[in-house]
Amino acid sequence: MDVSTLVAQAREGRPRAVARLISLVEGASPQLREVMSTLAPHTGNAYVVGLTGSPGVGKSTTTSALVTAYRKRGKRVGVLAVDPSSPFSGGALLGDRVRMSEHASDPGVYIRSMATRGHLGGLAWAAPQAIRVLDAAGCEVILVETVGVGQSEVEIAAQADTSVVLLAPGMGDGIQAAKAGILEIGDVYVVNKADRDGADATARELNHMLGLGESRGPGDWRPPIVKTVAARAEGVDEVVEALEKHHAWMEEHDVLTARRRRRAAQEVENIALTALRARIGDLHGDRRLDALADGVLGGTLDPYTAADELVAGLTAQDEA
Ligand SMILES: Nc1nc2c(ncn2[C@@H]2O[C@H](COP(=O)(O)OP(=O)(O)OP(=O)(O)O)[C@@H](O)[C@H]2O)c(=O)[nH]1
Ligand SMILES: [Mg+2]
Repeated sequence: MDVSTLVAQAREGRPRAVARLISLVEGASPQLREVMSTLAPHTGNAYVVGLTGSPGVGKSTTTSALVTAYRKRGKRVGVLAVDPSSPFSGGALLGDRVRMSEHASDPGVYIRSMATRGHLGGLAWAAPQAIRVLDAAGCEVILVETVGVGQSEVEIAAQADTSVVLLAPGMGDGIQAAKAGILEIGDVYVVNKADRDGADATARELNHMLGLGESRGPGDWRPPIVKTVAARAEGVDEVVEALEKHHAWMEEHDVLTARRRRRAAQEVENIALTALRARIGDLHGDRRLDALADGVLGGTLDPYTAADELVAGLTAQDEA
């Protein structure tokens, strides 16, 4: 099937067309360029929310409850569960399918899991393009859950309009939070499993830590801390409220456009670097690279000038 037909069908909200398009992204298909250029005019409307937090903290349960809350508000919702540690789609996310199953028959919800390990550029490269597919397919809110911890949390935060960081009592999260740098990335904090002992203490500790580095002015955003029992959908409306407030605050302060511009710039840079790296890789054993190396060896060229010539040669090649 040709790309423009697929895109037209995805825009009608046909799940199989959306699935095909995301598979093309995930598989770094040769048709990807055409997919992206066909999608481009239909993007830029979705509000992207990233959810991060330690394994088992309740991200999927919260995501599912958020889907319900947004559906009640009449929004079309996309869910992207990203697993940067796995090269296999679905595997680690089987449990999520169970947690999301109540939405399976809702045509206003699109759920997709995605594995990014082993892909050129990994998470940073594949996720924004999958988000773009969901955006063009008419999802007004896109919830991106990242499985796993560490660098991926920071990466996904860079791709969301609003980042939600989840914690739970008794997981030693307070200390971990500081370590992983998630105190810098949260726009909204959720202390989930508030039905367990220690939720208040976790919220207090978090509040204290957020206050420590504080140098906020009067109009600045102060990340709220919301307590939830996601398993019973308690506190989820408050999370939606906090998200709406953050969204409105970003629009008022021109933060939303600035964040999106930074994201787009990063994406262009990633794609350009990946392409350049691939081409330089192709040059191993190539005459031109050997000639430059000989120049450096013989002292007629310094390595910086040689590198400039290499890059210039690669780009000139494109224009020809
Ligand atoms: N007691 C309690 N349990 C909860 C709550 N929310 C989620 N759980 C349970 O915690 C477990 C993990 O929930 P998930 O939503 O899968 O957590 P996750 O963060 O998505 O986990 P990973 O994707 O594996 O990192 C499940 O057994 C949930 O039923 C809650 O508010 N209270
Ligand atoms: Mg999960």
